[in-house]
Amino acid sequence: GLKVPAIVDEPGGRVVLPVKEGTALTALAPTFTLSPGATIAPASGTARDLSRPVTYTATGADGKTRTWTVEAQVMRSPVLPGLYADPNIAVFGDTYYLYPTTDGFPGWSGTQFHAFSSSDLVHWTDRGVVLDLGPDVSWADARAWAPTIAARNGKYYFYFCADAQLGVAVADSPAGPFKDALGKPLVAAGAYPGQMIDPDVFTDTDGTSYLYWGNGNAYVVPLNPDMVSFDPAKVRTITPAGYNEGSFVFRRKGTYYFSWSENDTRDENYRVAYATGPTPTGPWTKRGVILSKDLSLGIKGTGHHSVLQVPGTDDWYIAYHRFAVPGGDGTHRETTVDRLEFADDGTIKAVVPTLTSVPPEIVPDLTPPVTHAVVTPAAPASGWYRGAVQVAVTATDDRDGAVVPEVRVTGPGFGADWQPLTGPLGLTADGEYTVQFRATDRIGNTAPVQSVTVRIDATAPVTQAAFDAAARRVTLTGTDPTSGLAGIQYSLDGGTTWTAYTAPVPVGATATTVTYRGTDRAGNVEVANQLEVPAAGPDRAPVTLTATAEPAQITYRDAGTVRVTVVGNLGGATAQGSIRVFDADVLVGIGRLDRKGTATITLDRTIPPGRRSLHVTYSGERRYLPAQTRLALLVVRAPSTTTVTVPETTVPVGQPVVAEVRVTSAPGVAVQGTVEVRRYDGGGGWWSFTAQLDANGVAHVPVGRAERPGTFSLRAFYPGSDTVVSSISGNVRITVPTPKG
Ligand code: FUB
Repeated sequence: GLKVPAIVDEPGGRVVLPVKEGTALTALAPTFTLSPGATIAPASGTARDLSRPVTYTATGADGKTRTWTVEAQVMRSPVLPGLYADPNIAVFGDTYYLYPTTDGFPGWSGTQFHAFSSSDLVHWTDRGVVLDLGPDVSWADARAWAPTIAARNGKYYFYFCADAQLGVAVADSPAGPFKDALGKPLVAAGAYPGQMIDPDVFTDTDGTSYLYWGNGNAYVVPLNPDMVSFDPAKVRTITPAGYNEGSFVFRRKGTYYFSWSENDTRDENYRVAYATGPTPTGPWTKRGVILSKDLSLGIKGTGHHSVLQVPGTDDWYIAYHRFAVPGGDGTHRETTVDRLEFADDGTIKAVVPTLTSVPPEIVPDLTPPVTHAVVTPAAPASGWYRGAVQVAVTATDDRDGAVVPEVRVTGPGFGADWQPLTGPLGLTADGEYTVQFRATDRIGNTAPVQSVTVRIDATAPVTQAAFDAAARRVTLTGTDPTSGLAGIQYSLDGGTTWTAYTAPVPVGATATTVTYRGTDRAGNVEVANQLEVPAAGPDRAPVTLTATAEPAQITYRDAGTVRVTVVGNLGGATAQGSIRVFDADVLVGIGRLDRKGTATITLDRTIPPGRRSLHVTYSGERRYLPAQTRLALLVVRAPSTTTVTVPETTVPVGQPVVAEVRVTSAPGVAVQGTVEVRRYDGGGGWWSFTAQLDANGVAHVPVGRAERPGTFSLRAFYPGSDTVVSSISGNVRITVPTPKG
């Protein structure tokens, strides 16, 4: 698993094995080649835990001994593959960027700049050549060195060295490609003493950007708001003692930090020092060296750095180059990243240069989960579903994997709180729903709220017919409270062809049967109604209409009935015709009178809970007038049963526990809403956890970890919904044994 050969620190008696990521440090078996007659203990080739230094004793043929420590380290550095120097690190949004010099050429004669991006400071993606001096810059062709970047007003300004002059290029993206902004240097060779190299731009909280640069001398000048010009009269020299090149300025807690490289980049003593000051231009007080070589790890020439603050945190990192490990020098350098830490007094602690670089898990995560919703079935062309719909929401995080999303649903039967959702959401009742969804990863990055809209209309429209006896015309009207009425059709005297209704229908002098029905925008077609229009002649007789609900109380989703009797006063002529029963505007029952003038009508199971006042209409016929009456019906909510289970009732200390809550009701009754799980840890304390029930009435509710040996219990509460009553589960007791030993 070695990434580079073992690093042997002869004076320190230390051997470091720089291994590749994924190597198991705790079970390594190094082998040693020994001189004749020599021995080593532990023996060559025996497995050892090398995650910490292990002492080996070598005994020569002459009996002399020497001890060494051997340890393995995961070598994540360099963070950029290959030879790159002078790294400028930056963050834009949730992405980190590195802009280095392409190294490995005699006399630093490279010509191209690459950009690299990363979400974790560990894994970097080469975004390709973002500026190529040959084709892209007319005034210089070689020595492409040490760039830096600054953003303003949606543009990204890339400051670079070319033939020891400073240029500036601009792009719409931090990943370029950049275009030379001026067609000439921003700071030409000879403009000031020393080399015009190593630009750095710092933007202060008042919005002013400052350009720093220089080799041998350090300069600063405020940039004009266009970022590509400055007033030469404002250039100041700020060269601190020991300064060579590589200026970098940042601010923390009101203090400005100016850091730079000392010595020559070809010298293994190339290093970073810093000063602090009260303004971006000083005056500066030198504080000392913060980064230098560590020969015990083979790390040399540590310099030309830049500093990054992870947004929203006080976590800081330093990017810098060193001689490539192994065998590098001042033109064969590689880029790495380590932590930069501050003491309580604001001074910078000495940076520990490492081979490991930073493990991804310690870098604050800037990336929120990615959320996705799938609505089943696919949306109908009308935009209205005519039955139940499921919305499945998934969330995946780059670090945490699958994350439980949260939903907030507005629509019939839902509260407006955010709730975790562990299965597909079921939407059943007529109406318009907005399902908002989001997800939050462990560190607290929340995905932007997205939403889907679902519109359900599973109920047909209701139409009515009115006969104008004087004009002998029938007017048809209709309503559909959900998707709206799309149209009405009719046929006369049992004809099989439907005609679209557009205006009152003339019926002539003869008795006529008008059959009619409505269709709504969702495509629901009403069961056809009939109006018996009498022949022109004497008026029709009134009837007595009586209707009773049997039983007078039903449970939601049970089928109730209505008994209807229509009594006419024309001796011997029993009333005929149709009966319709409405709950508000919704048709909930339909039937025809039998020969005795009675009908038993089975009601729809969808009548919602509550005290309903049903409207019963008799259509009338050629001898009898239409009539209507009302009756009371009590619909009570359906019962529910709540159960809570856990995969194991005995769990070790530290194990997370997820309760499965299941709420059931009568057949055909959808259980909707949220559930609460209470965790009782004994001693009277309890914690509450809620989640959204999925389409099957199930929720998986994380209730924390088994914190300490003992027992705790869980109980689930379903608060009920418009259609289902509340219920409480039994207790589930969980045992947490005392760990052995
Ligand atoms: O990479 C070329 C030059 O070497 C840089 O401009 C200096 O800072 C030094 O690192």
